[in-house]
Amino acid sequence: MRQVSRLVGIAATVTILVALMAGSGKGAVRSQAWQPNGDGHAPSVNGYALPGRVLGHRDQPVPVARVSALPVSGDPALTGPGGEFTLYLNEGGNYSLLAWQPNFGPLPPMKDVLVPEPGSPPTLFLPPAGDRIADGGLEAGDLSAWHLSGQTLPALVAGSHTGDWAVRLGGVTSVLAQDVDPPGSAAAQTLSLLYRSETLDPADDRVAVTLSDGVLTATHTLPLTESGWVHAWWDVPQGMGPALTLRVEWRLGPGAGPGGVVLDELSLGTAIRGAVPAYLPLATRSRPAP
Ligand SMILES: [Ca+2]
Repeated sequence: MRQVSRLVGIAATVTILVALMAGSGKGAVRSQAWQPNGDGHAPSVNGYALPGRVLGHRDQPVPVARVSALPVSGDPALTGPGGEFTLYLNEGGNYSLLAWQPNFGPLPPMKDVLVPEPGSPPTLFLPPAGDRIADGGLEAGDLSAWHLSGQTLPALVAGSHTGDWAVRLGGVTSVLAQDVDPPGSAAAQTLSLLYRSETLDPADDRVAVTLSDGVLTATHTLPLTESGWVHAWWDVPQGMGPALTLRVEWRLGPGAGPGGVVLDELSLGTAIRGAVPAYLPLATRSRPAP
């Protein structure tokens, strides 16, 4: 029996998609306006494409994370195997980006993302589920969860990586510390943070991140030569803990000018391994000849 397919007539709308790489819009894609259909309805058009990445607190790609923009302007996106995403937005403007994946903890929105994006594509770092650090995102509006000390006390500042607030350490000495409760499981733990250097003398100034259980101590020094937000993470040494004290200390170098460091998204939690792409063999099937 032979089937005959029928082509149903649809009022054709000629659409021309024009990709423009605007000088200030790296990766931006614009389209020419659609012509209305026969019923006068004009379909919506995604005028801009915003690429980015979602990584975990160990810098590993997070696939199948949901990424959306506020104000709503287009559909949410899902990340691919490499944590990459592309948000298609109807209009350019100033957006907040939200990323969510059920195996990770909540992340405040990344604010003031300009579209077209004049800088590098945004990267969001999801914190671990069951994050052990209290107010690691500095979003409580005060620093009551932290112990503050030094000649200049750490202070909340705007210009965060995500959310409304970050914390700045500066002056001659400035210390941010917290006693961290034991974890809920014996799984390996990872310490993670975002930092932005404001130092004028990166060779002399020093930021030391220390974890200690009272017996064992692990200290890491943050390189201050890079500009912009930098992600740093370290696996907690085996045998350390379970209760820990986290301490971040800023110390101005001798003869250096004024400077400081801004911190955000401090987290300590289970070191979830990222996904590894798997390539399955392609199986073909052929019908035997009659
Ligand atoms: Ca924050």
